[in-house]
Amino acid sequence: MNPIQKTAFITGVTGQDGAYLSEFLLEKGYIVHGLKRRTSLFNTDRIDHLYQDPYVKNRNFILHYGDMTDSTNLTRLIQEIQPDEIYNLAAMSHVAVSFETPEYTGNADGLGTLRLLDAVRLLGLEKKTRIYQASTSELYGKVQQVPQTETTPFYPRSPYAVAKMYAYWITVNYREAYGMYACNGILFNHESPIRGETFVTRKITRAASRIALGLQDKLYLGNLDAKRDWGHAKDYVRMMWMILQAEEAEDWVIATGVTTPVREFVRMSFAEVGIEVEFKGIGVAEKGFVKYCSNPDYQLEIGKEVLAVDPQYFRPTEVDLLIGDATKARTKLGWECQYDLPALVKEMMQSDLIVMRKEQHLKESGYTVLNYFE
Ligand code: NDP
Ligand code: GDR
Repeated sequence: MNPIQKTAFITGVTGQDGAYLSEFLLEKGYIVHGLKRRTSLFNTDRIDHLYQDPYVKNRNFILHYGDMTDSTNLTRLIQEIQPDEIYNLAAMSHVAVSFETPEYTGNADGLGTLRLLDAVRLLGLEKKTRIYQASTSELYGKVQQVPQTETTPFYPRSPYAVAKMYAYWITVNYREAYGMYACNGILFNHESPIRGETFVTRKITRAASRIALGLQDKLYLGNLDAKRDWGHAKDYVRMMWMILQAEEAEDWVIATGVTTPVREFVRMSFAEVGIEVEFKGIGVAEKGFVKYCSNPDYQLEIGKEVLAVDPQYFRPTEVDLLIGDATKARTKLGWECQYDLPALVKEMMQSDLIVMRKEQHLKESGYTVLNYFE
């Protein structure tokens, strides 16, 4: 074994960021341990390719069952793994769902972070183990000042954001109280072809692909006016690693500095398949229609309604505007984004078109194709 080979422990390894980060760290020569939950169906689609062979396991990539709500499990795993770096990515990460599961979200996202930090302290690993906490631009919530930086005040607007605010401060507190190397990455929205299907970007790229191929009639969304600073998950996981390589433990904003309304993301996604969408009406009455379709393969009538607003997707309290300033990360750590929004949309659309063409093929062969609108 390489004597300087590092060991990382990733919670949330089965999620979007967990998958990209595992790939990134394995390429760097790390031994990667991941925490996965027991589920009644397989939940490792995003990381299955990291096993070289289903029978001969990748010895550098090891999965363990566990849960952020189970301290004894977390403490035992950290004791066994003795990680150099912990990336705490596990969370109930859906803002809208957190209004329905506020207590669980507080437990997993807030107290879960405390459980990890405390395990490291109780095991006497404070000087060995570096900890990355997945903080979020949702902490800024209600707009007070833009662009948002490391010093912008927080005003969380959901049970998710409040839980993440606890996690943010307990990370800072353990750093200050016990001299631990623990950092918050305050990451703005980041997306990819493997983004969860219920987040707005992936919901849009899936629907635009399905509508083009005649597999879905219409896309229903909530607030089209919300503005987000969207980056690519690959750029952001690289930064998670860079944060833990810095000399000093600090907190960092990671963002592109460009903000875009949800409506524009819709327009860009449809444009990728040659469909120009025209928006008419305001508020809940707003709709999107096909204005022009340059691809004769997609038999879409001009004037067809492809988008409507459904108030069920509105949130009790919304975050209207996020735009981050990552100057500190750029100047002190040399971080740069390799993707801009058009490149991200293109990649997501290309990937979803491939997925949906398979669905189309199944449908044409007489198999039932389920409709996922969420
Ligand atoms: P995902 O929702 O794709 O992944 C979340 C991961 O956490 C999954 O592996 C999930 O497991 C796991 N998980 C959820 N609850 C628990 C639990 N109780 N115990 C153990 N594991 C659990 O999120 P992302 O990859 O997009 O985000 C990673 C982290 O970064 C999250 O903490 C998120 O809140 C935060 N974040 C994300 C941003 C983004 O734009 N993507 C921006 C800023 C912060 P399973 O697969 O079984 O559901
Ligand atoms: P967000 O992402 O809440 O920013 O949290 P999401 O993609 O869910 O919403 C972005 C914006 O789009 C609006 N929206 C809709 N959202 C969803 N999911 N579905 C819809 O139909 C819809 N219509 C409009 C939302 O109201 C919102 O304004 C993500 C998560 O990854 C968090 O874990 C992370 O912390 C933050 O990004 C940064």
